[in-house]
Amino acid sequence: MIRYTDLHTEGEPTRVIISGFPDLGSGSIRDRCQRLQDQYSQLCSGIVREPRGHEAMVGALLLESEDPDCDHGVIFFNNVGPLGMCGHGTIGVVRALHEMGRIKDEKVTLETPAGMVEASLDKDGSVSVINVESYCYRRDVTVELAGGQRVTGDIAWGGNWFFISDTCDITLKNSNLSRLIDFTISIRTALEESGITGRDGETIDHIEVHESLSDGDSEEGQKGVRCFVLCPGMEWDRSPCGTGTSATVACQADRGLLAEGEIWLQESLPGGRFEATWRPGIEGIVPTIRGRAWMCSQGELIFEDGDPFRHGFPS
Ligand code: PYC
Repeated sequence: MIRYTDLHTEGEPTRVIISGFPDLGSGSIRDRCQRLQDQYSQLCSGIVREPRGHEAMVGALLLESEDPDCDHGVIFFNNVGPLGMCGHGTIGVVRALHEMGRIKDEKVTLETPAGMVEASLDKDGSVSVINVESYCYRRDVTVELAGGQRVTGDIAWGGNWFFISDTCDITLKNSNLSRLIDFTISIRTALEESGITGRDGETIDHIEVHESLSDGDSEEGQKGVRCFVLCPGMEWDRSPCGTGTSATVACQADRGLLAEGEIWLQESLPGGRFEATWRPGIEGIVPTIRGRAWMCSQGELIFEDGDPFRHGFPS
């Protein structure tokens, strides 16, 4: 039996696995993540996908870290496999650790496959995450979609790989959800077919599209965007996406459009918001993302022998 706590961060669910997951042995979190992918992908799928979870859910396996600089380790996974980092998931994990009394002095360091992140609990209940170093890899890359439409965007790293463009006139509203999904899937497909990748040939598996914050939605002069993010398993992020916000901030900083310490607001389709700032890193920037997570439920997952859907619904 697998014990879990479910939370949502600005609408996007995280299932934190507290105990009961098979032992992944020792080593770095990146090495243990590889073992999870090689040996336990069906179990991960059963944990997050229907009928026990749902396609947009992200699992967060809590582990002990062997790095003396880290308090805990965590591996994130979604409906199709592990994620390098997950911003909304980290906010959920920090809130869950806090509820378990496992955070000292309101601060915690976590080892993730993408590197170490630091987080703190703010007095108002929000969580600030200092993410891994993020950077704009290529600016103004044009890709041609199947129907001939050309879309230009930036390729950036924020703990995962992103292609970031504007929405090409699809307004970010619920009634356009299926158009947004189709549009971003067609960008993802075109990137793959054109061989456009992140650094070292890494797959760009998150597609993020933006529109400006409409007047009245933010204080005058506030910089930011409304966004829609397609995740690797073709589900969309209900939150403003922490790694996507980091990648966006890296691009804004790269273009000289956002100053160090200046607040960036990123809003999701359902209206959840993250605030972000940055400071200089070695090659790129170090972003801080701030948002809130809410506890939803706690329990045990049961995987009975003979259950035809113990590994989740087939793709
Ligand atoms: O918040 O970084 C994030 C994220 C990645 C995928 C889903 N959420």
